[in-house]
Amino acid sequence: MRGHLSRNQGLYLVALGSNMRHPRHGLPRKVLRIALAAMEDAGIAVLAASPAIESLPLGPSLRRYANAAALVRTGMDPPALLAALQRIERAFGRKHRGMRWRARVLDLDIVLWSGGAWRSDRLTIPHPEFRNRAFVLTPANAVAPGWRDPATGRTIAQLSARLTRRRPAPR
Ligand code: A4P
Ligand code: MG
Repeated sequence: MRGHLSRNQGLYLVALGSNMRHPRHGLPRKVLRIALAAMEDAGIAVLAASPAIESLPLGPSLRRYANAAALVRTGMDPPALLAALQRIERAFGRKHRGMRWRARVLDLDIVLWSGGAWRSDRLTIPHPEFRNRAFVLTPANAVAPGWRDPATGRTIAQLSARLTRRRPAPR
């Protein structure tokens, strides 16, 4: 996919996660659906959204997650998109920023950008952990299987297969 895109077309792959119900919107799965609508309202065009999957928590949280991925288009540059996503997280009641990995109503991470890599104090693209996380790669594979990770040259489909395929039986 990367080869067909110029730097300023602004395609992004966004990972969505929730493991707490919202007092009004309800269960995590529903929170993710409403978060997609909130992204549209913020000027972020959702081109494709994966089904939500359920996953066990990575890290100390005890609650199961709903995770999804969205392919989006926006004129925002990466810092502007991060700020817009964080505004949406806050609108969903996300507090305690900085307390890593606690239960959260909504987490929105930027996984990939059509412009390639971005690195600053507050933002790293590609997301440093996405290659190791089935709860990111499985939904991502539903919306952007051919997108190549600029760091490894592997597509989402390849990264996902690598992570989820069973190990060969011992001989
Ligand atoms: N930041 C840097 N790069 C990015 C990026 N590419 N996208 C900075 C978004 N943010 C980025 O994030 C902390 C800071 O990361 C932000 O202020 C931003 O400047 P945060 O959302 O405030 O905190 P967090 O999400 O608790 O931390 P972090 O490190 O993003 O946690 P993770 O790695 O996202 O892990 N288990 C399952 N099954 N499913 C999940 O979705 N998620 C987490 C959170 C843990 N376990 C999970 C899941
Ligand atoms: Mg996050």
